[in-house]
Amino acid sequence: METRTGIDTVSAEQAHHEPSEAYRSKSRVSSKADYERLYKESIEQPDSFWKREASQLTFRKPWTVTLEQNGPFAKWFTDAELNVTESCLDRHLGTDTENKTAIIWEGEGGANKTLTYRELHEQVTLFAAVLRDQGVTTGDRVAIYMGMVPEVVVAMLACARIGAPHSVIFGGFAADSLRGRINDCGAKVVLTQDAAPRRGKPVKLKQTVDEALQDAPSVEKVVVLQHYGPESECTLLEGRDVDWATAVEAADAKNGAAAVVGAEHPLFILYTSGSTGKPKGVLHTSAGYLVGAHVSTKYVFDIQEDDVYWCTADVGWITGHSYLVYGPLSNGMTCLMYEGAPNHPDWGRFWEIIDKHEVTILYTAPTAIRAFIRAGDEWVNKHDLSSLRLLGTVGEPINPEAWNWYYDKIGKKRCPIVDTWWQTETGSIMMTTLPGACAAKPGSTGLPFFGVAPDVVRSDGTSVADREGGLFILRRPWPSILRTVWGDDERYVRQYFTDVPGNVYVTGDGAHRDADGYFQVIGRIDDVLNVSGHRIGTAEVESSLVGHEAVAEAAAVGRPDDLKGQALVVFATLKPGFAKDDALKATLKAHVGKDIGKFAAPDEIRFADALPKTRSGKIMRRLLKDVAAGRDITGDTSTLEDASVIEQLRHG
Ligand code: 7RM
Repeated sequence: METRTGIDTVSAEQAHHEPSEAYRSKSRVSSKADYERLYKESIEQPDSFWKREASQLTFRKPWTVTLEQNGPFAKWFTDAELNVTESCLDRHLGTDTENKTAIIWEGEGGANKTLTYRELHEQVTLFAAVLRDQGVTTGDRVAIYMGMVPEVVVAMLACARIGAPHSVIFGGFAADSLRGRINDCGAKVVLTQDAAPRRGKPVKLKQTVDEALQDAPSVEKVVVLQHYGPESECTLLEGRDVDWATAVEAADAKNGAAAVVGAEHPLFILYTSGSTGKPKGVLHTSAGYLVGAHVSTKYVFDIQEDDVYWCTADVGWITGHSYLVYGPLSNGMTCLMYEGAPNHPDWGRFWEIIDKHEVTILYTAPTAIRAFIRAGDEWVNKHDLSSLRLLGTVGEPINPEAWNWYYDKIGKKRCPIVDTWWQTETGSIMMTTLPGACAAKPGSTGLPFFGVAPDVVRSDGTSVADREGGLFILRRPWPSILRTVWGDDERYVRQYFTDVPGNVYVTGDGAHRDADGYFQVIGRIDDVLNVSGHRIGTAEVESSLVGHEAVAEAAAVGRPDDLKGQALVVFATLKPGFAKDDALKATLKAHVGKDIGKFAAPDEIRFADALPKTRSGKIMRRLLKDVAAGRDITGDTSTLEDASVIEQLRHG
């Protein structure tokens, strides 16, 4: 395999944003030296490091073995025994946290519900009993297909409580995708709701479940939460379907006791798309995942007792698992959960929610930030955001323009930004700058989190020089590393441990490192182009384009070209007031040429009203490559938010 992984060198040094003294003085790790000392300990003395850092968590039996490694397969804290929910719930009972709000729920229509830790514990215990009543036992898989309601958190934790691995399937998936996942993991029970609101209309989840279950022989029961009401047109199938509330009423909390499991007992399976059509069932297990989510939440969000923390990710994605459920609850935090769309009823919704609930930490995605930039600052300016103290981003590289807007307009230059790099497979944050300890650089994800050993290498495994592009790898296992691909150890090894020698984890991303040891992740390896022998990171081109006043969002892809190898095609959306004309296309080509170099000037620019994105907000580059090359769309488009954008892009 060739190492076509990034631009060859990085020119200008980026801006630095040191944490303010005011921020530093209140933070957990408050200097670069403290970070370095802890990092060094995590690498050189992992036994004592993880023992101490996990000491708040509840283990029925402590571990004596920290790590057992067998080639690409790792086990952590192997001889420990626990139930993950005791760390998230039971340990808070009888402390000040018992009556603290665990979840503040904001419905799409503006309704609120709150649950204290005691109430959440009660509900989880009861629902664990419901699952047992439905015949679920330790080891059985449970599929969860729900929207953003408090009950989905109850459902996940109830599964964990009885040791039944859950597989949450994002509510935007269609019946075929849902069926594929249910069948792959052999789910015995499905938990769902009648419908979830999306911009005021019902997404009829239960109907999709009915369709999916036409060919899903493993499923015996479906438990249905009535949330939306009659418009959901939800009917229950006699013998198979069970009404959620009725089942809870019939349950006896005595049957909701926590099942004690071993450290490596499967906690959940989460499907994620790979380079082939078939999604991979990423398997996470109990102790290592819990420790990873818990410790990273504590340090990266630098949590304080009175925080109101809002992670905007859907529970159907890994960010929702680790940073809406397991990380924050195991730390006793107050978490906000929002049911609806960011632009419903208008683009002020996020800022209204922050104002209303006095949110202190906001963790969201660059794609959302760029959409807000596009919508205009007036939506932000209507609301008081002074409660915020820390901002985070995740999911894709953030271009410096979006970073700066987030920093200036949302954080008012007071709030540090943590740009967190990680994956479904890593389970928890791998790269970031700790907010009180290290300077942030816009566009750079920063430094390794504790226990993480990143490197940038050529395909022969040798490290590249500073600022040279290469494959982004992790040299040693960390507690929350995926354990395998569900039912397919061979795919696990091939996917993650084969491309680079030396038993290292290959992330699939390209990166480079600067002289300060900061890592800049360029994007997926397949997002890197080679135009006339020049290596061009699509993210670099996109960043340049969105730096132009006319461009709201841009996606660069390669198109096969006889002369150049690959030609650079850009799809762009514009800010209000700019005309989609040839003059602007010429201006933008020149702009990129000036910004990066003539070799990186796009060969073609196409304008559109929107870019094709998955429901988790990632631009569908494979689809754009097909459009750019004039090919029929290959691959799966079932996660596309709005199918009509494809036609526009073809003609744009
Ligand atoms: C958490 C999550 C993983 C892929 C990963 C990268 C990209 C995520 C960042 C990022 C640059 C970041 N899991 N990615 N975070 N790229 N900077 N801070 O997103 O499995 O859905 O995606 O997302 O390409 O490999 S994921």
